Amino acid sequence: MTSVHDMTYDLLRKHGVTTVFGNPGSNELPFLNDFPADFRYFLGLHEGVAMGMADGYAQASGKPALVNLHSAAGTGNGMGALGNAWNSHTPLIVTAGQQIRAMLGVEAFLTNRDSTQLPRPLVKWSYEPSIAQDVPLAMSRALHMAALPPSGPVYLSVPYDDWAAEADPQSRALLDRQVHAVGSFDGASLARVVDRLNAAENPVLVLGPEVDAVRANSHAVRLAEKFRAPVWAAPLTPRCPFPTTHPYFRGVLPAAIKEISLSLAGHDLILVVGAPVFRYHEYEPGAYLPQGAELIAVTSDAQEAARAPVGDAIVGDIHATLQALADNVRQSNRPSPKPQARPAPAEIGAGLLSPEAVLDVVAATAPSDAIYLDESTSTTNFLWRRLPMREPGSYYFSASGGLGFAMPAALGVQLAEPSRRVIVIIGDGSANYSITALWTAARYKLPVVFLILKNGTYGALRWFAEVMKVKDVPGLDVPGIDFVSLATGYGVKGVRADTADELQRALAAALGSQAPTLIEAPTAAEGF
Ligand code: TZD
Ligand code: CA
Repeated sequence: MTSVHDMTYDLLRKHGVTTVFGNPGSNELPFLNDFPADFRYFLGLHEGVAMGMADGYAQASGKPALVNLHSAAGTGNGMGALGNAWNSHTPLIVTAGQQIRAMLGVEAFLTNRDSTQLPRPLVKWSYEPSIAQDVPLAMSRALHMAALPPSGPVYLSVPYDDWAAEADPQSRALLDRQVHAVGSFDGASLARVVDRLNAAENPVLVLGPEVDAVRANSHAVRLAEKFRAPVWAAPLTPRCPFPTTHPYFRGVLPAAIKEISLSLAGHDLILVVGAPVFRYHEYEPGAYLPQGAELIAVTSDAQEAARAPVGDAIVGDIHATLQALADNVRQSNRPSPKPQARPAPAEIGAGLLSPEAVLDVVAATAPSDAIYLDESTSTTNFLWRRLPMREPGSYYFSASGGLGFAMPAALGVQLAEPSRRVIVIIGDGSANYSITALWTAARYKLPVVFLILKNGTYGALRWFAEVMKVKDVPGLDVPGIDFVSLATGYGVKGVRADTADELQRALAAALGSQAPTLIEAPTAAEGF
């Protein structure tokens, strides 16, 4: 006989999903029983870490990742991370162990009550099989649901006695099933869009995370160059869709209605690819679009398309669509967009380093294909201007704004991209949410560099307090944290760097090492 356990592992193996991220409890032990030698398990000491790692791994590899959490408590701890995964369309299969079926009715200790409700609305699909024999089918469905566009997280709760049950032999048919989404232009609709693009006099491109997720970056460059259009990254983009060193690159759009209009003023056509229209944050009311501009958005997500307040939208495969547009748009003879001035090198005085000075050291020291995980909330704009990001998959940021993403996600990214160096640029506030990721980095020898900008405060919230005109707000400072000691306690080498020279040396040493390093750089809290 084949057990539900073995059938499910066969299925996962067939899908290439042999890496499991998790934090176990008693309900999960039967799933982990006889863990096959060709599978890998990465332990996170908090569910936010297990989820964040899986998110980074899935995003960087482009393939679904499996997370195994403990019942309701574990799921609850993972919810912030689930919000990030939802907003970045990360294909995650989040599984949770349920109590034994015989004791669900009495709601025994560790029962996940109404299990399928708990992760909603941050999953595409949520399920608990009614009988053990449905577990392989449910897992098959979860794998396909997570990956099909728009990709995203799904949730599967499995009573722990199901794993030892006998599988339905017919489940074997699931192993070879393939489910493909296709979806590109038919000839007539392609021609209509291309005509609109060709007719534009002063177009602009706005590119979002999906372009990087499907690795259509080079088609984006080709389109921009044929189209001779300047390129913005979409507001709050969690990935970098276009080389920031390209002369057409303009930066990241601000995340406010009015500011976006001002930034795009003068353009008659705005083509948005792979991003919602738009992701706003601070409330500055105004016109959604500049005077006289029309907008066309291309997205894989029907919900994103439907909820946009302006413009037309095309729902389809981003890679195929971008390629078709780049192939078919006419080579423009407009003057090329002028390159933007690079920022002047940051001044280095006698006092604390500025965040700009820290970023200049990183830019000068890191390899050109380095991957950056950004969770330094008040310095993100500086980062985009000062760190060159040329290669696809060079940048990750928490897509829903839930802190605690960058440290664990970096570990997952490093697993998926073992030949590239992964650098986390993180604030001293943000670094606390998933600090136990340091233990996981040490335990599995993942040579990530954690660079902590220590300004002693929740800088972004100080800025926001001014924008929102509130004062005397408690709880905005985080003094007295010794990250070097924390790193040492978790088994990671910790170094403090007070000057640009010390930082350069520490970073070069960290990048030359095959072990993780944490660098604490005290920085000035500017402008708050
Ligand atoms: N909790 C969670 C899980 N996510 C959040 N986004 C916040 C709280 C609120 N928050 C922000 O949105 S930014 C921020 C907080 C607490 C400050 C982060 O401080 P930092 O970076 O030290 O990491 P800066 O550069 O000093 O802003
Ligand atoms: Ca800070």
